[in-house]
Amino acid sequence: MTSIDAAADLAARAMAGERRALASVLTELERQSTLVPQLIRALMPNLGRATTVGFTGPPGAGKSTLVNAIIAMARLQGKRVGVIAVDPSSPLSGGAILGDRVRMTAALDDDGVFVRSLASRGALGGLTPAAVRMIDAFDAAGFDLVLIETVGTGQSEIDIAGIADVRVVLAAPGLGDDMQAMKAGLLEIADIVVVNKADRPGAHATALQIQGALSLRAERSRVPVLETSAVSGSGVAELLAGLDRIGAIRRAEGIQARRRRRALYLIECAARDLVTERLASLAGERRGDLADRILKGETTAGAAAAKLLSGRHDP
Ligand SMILES: Nc1nc2c(ncn2[C@@H]2O[C@H](COP(=O)(O)OP(=O)(O)O)[C@@H](O)[C@H]2O)c(=O)[nH]1
Ligand SMILES: [Mg+2]
Repeated sequence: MTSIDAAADLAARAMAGERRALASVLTELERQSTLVPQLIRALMPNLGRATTVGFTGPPGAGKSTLVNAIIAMARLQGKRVGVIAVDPSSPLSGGAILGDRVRMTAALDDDGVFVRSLASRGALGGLTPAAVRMIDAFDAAGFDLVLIETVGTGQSEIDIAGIADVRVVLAAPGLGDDMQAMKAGLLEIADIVVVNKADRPGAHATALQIQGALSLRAERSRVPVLETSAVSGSGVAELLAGLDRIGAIRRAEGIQARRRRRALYLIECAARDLVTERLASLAGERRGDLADRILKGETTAGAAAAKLLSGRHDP
């Protein structure tokens, strides 16, 4: 078989519901293998069904637990759910734990659920772009919801938010850094804010605090703040309804517009990698020379950077 046949065959089997084939497609996409362009072409006719949802928020807020509760609720409604757990820290934290939770609910025997953890460092070009590449595979394989769980509150969380159809930001009472993380920009990107652990004291006060912060921004004032308990399931149906409502609005934009945004993001990631690589490969001596010239007022940092990246080695 040629690689084109192999890619088409793999994609066809994934789209027909074969779980091992889907797992292989995801691995090819994660590794950014040479099969990726053929896979994308083979998956394309089946795209447009899925709503992608990004979950961000501080560690411990309950993202994994809430994702699991959403899976259970969505399955009752007959929806098929794919999960991408992005966890750059450790295979023993978020991603793997989420896998365990889902296993505990026996969802792994369920064809309507597929969980993929990105806990390894094997992903070329970073974990976030790897997750973004995987969205099409879940979509073409017939999943209605693709839930992406990120870890922490760093740049990659903001990045995921830029490409998900619906952005959910989680908070929970008793996490001291919550409001700080919120102020650091997470609230700006939220379509829905969830205060989880509503079964704990202080949840409602946290929700009011966040509502207050949101109301300071006129354009964000209509962002709903929901209270959920991922352990008891309270509020999860309302959250799922919110995902459906906002997802429908975003899907109306059309699949190509949304895929294009993802492709632009992937180019940006690849460009950043190239710049980093280029800088690393440049001799420290040359950078030292340029630094000296900045000190003498002979050039600017901007001009020096442009010169380094252009590869010109004139003095
Ligand atoms: N009381 C309570 N505990 C929760 C709730 N959701 C999650 N937890 C607990 O909070 C801890 C962190 O949850 P996890 O889902 O791993 O958080 P993540 O780091 O955001 O993915 C775990 O011990 C969960 O059992 C909730 O709604 N209520
Ligand atoms: Mg987690």
